[in-house]
Amino acid sequence: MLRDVDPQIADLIQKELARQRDTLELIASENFTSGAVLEAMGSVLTNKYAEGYPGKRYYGGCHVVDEVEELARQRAKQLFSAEYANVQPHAGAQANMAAYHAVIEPGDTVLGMKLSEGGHLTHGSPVNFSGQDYHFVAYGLDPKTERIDYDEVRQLALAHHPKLIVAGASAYPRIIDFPRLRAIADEAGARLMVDMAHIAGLVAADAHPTPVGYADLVTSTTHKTLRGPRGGFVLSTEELGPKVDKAVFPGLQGGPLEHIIAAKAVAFLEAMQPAFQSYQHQIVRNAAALAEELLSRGYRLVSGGTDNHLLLLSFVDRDDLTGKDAEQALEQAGITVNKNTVPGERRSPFVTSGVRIGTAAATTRGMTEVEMQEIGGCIDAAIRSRQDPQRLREIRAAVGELCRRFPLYPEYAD
Ligand code: DSN
Repeated sequence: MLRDVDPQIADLIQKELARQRDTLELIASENFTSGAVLEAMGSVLTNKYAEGYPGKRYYGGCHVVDEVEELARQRAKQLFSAEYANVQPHAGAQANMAAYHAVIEPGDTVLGMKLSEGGHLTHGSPVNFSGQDYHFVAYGLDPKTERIDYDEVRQLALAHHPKLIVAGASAYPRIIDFPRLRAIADEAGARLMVDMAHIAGLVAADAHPTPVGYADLVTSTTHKTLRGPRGGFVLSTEELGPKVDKAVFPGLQGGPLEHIIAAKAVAFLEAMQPAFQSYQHQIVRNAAALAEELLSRGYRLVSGGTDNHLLLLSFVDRDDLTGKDAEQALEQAGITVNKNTVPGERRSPFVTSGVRIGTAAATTRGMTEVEMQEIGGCIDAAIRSRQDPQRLREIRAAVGELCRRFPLYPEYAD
């Protein structure tokens, strides 16, 4: 139907499918959803207005979407052993905003991880609402270990008396110590919020310790390691649940996207299956294998390696190579990554001295440690040959061949 009505958009979707199939996706925050998730997203549920919550809506005709949303809430709670779930946030930023609105007031002091050392825009960046509406104090990494400096978090918490400590990261390759952060929050009389967007899939499969039970509020997206539709959700204690609900609607959003909520429910169900557990553990093994391959080829990794789904190549010691150079060379070789700031950064965020690499999407295609060795070789070759277009074309061909060995969405036509 789409092709008849709008051939231009139909062509662009087909082009994007071809791009996803023929290139190697190593952006740490991306993944490929199942066909079942895509089907729920593209359903008639998009037609329904349902402001409010199941059983308490401001529109008639909500009995079906009530069941959809209730299933999504129950599955989110079951998957993460949480007391309360709100599945309406349109994205991670809205989930974080709702969590803030539930427990703090404008001007309150909050501790959050520095964006330049792995934190997220919504954890207090001055160009984001979080840094503008609240008084964020930033903690960072220990310069020697390049791991979270928990002693610094404690000192800052005791010195600044924050109402809230925010943990979680978008570029941090190590396990986060939630019990330790809880102890610091208790000592400082603060609440603890964990944004687990990057590691939600790992947490669901016990491939990373859970923040649930330690944090008062846990926020997340559904589309990264969790492999669901693009969207967000908030988990909380029973006590904070009604405050979160009020913050999401009517506080921040209008009508919930019930088609996306249905797709979240599908993703939560998929994440309860044994195959998902194996998948998440394979993501971690793949990241470790890729890290090992790159280390053996002389690259420097932030913190020396990885415990999760991502690694950060650091070029801070090199004058001849930037994150931007590496990202561009890799793109020409058919490998998609993003440049990223790294500890000790001395370049602008548009240039950077690092590259962030994640293994969730490649693992969805079925790739394992063997392919990670091959990919490490391609990454190294592309970076070394960044000024050699002919060699980059040869690497591109090898990457294309690798991708064809692991077909993506074979059920969809070319
Ligand atoms: N943009 C996401 C990421 O790449 O980590 C975070 O919002």
